[in-house]
Amino acid sequence: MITIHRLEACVFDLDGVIVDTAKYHYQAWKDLANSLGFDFSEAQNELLKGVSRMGSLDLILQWGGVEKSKKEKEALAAWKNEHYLELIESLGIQDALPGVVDFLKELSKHGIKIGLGSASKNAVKIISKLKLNSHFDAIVDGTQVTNGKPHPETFQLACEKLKVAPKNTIVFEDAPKGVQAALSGGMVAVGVGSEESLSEAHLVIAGFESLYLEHLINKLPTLELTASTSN
Ligand code: B16
Ligand code: MG
Repeated sequence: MITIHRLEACVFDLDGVIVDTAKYHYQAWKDLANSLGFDFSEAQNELLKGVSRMGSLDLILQWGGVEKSKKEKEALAAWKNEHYLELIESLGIQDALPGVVDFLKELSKHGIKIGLGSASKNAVKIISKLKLNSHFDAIVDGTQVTNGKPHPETFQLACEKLKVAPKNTIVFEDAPKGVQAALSGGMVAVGVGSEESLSEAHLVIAGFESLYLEHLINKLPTLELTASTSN
């Protein structure tokens, strides 16, 4: 059992937590696989969530039984990213997942620090497209870490930048690998999505719609979690 003495910060994953970009990653990878003569399923795609661009490509090529040189892989990853960026060209605040912006505002109101912990090298670009920059006190993305999720480095660095203790931090993640990263970093893990795939998390929520900080805290009964919820 983790004990949170004081809720200091919330760190959010990006794709699948703040914004609905997971479907565009899937589309871009699928188009790449199809161009190489094979396909992969939605279930396989679940395994790519939270995984770096190169890590995802390695898995996909493995599924297709295709071998490529390092140089060829770099070209394929660059193609996928260009295609992905085309797909998200018109991304805007309308693509933020329901309720998440209100939840960010509520955290700020209560003086809780907000961080981003994403595997994506496009994170800053996406946050800017959504015009959410001012909500984040610290951003950690795929350009800043050596070890991807499930390694805790992304979230540890976010806590360092926010100057908060991991045990006083809640991480919101849609990927099992991200939940594992939060748990091994000693943070509280809240899964965003289905109970089935995120069962390792301390708590799973379907989304942020009608989620209030006080309710969230009440839903973490095994944690001695106290936050100032006064205005
Ligand atoms: P990029 P997250 C992850 O973002 C995605 O879940 C994963 O599908 C993607 O491959 C990875 O970012 C790298 O993204 O190609 O944009 O650098 O969920 O950790 O915010
Ligand atoms: Mg994600």
